[in-house]
Amino acid sequence: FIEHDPTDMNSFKAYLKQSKRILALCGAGLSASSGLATFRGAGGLWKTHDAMSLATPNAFVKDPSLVWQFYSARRQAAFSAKPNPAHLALAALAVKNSDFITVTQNVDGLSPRAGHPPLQLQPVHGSLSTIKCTSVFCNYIQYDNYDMALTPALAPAPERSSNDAEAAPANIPVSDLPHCPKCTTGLLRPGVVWFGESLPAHVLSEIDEWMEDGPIELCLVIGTTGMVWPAAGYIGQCKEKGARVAIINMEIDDDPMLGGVEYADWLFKGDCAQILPQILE
Ligand code: BJW
Repeated sequence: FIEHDPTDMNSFKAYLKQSKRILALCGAGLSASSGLATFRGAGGLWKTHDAMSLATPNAFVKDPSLVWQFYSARRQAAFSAKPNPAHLALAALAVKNSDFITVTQNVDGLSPRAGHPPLQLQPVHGSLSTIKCTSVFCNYIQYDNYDMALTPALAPAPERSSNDAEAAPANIPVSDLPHCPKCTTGLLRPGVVWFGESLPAHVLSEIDEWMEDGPIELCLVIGTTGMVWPAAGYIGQCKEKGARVAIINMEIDDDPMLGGVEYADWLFKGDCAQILPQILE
């Protein structure tokens, strides 16, 4: 492998041309230019709350009203957002190359809406459009629920009586939060993976099967801090299987903790919505 400038797009493009088995690991930065907040950059109603501290089972038990308002606002934002050129570039690569997979940590559904073939898309942290019952006696799960308001109390801000998106979260009584239509008593929750919870077993085993299928030529690390496990581990696993690693991130150099930099062969700093269409064309 010839030494190259890690910011050189031409050497990347030449390598991409000869690459067959490619894995893209994506994070919240992929959807940033679709207007969706990243975890560290969450603002608006949530500027006084740390998004990461709301994504836990304990937070939901302690304050289901707060956590449901967080997820309801994110559902509304995601369902109204449009895929950006980065989602489209990945979808186009997947259509062109059936040996390419995208492992996405995003729960916003923008990759499928960009036309990414579903069999090549592995959503490791679940989906905002899935809702499920929290009762241990009930197995209710609903996929593809795109209701903007699951209950009147969670209606989009302009329809709420407070009429102020910047207002402090309301204290919604548990009885007014979404309840299970099957068992009727269980509280519903979003079908996403919170800290301390297992990732979906069937998704992990499909990724493992793909990883075991032969050498890997390229790993693209797009818009993620690469700090949340086990997803972050795919970068090193790809490297072990021979892959070159390209990182596409807004904060290269500015974030000393950015995961995967130690493996990187290319570092493309900037908005992935601008960079991906250029380097994957
Ligand atoms: C741009 C851009 C633009 C912006 N263009 N770039 C091993 C070691 C240590 C800890 C653990 C371990 N194994 C497990 C753990 C514990 C834990 C963990 O990883 N903790 C870390 C914090 C250390 N992991 C878990 O608990 C996982 N479960 C598990 O492993 O079960 C078994 C087990 C449990 C406990 C112990 C041991 C084993 C579950 C993890 C679930 C994560 N869930 C969340 C919420 C999902 C639902 C929701 O969306 O609300 O997933 S947390 C949050 O982080 C979300 C994201 O998918 C994930 C990653 O964040 P991401 O995507 O990287 O976003 P940001 O905002 O952090 O970064 C955005 C990046 O984009 C930045 O770099 C910007 O610069 C960049 N950017 N604009 C390009 N336009």
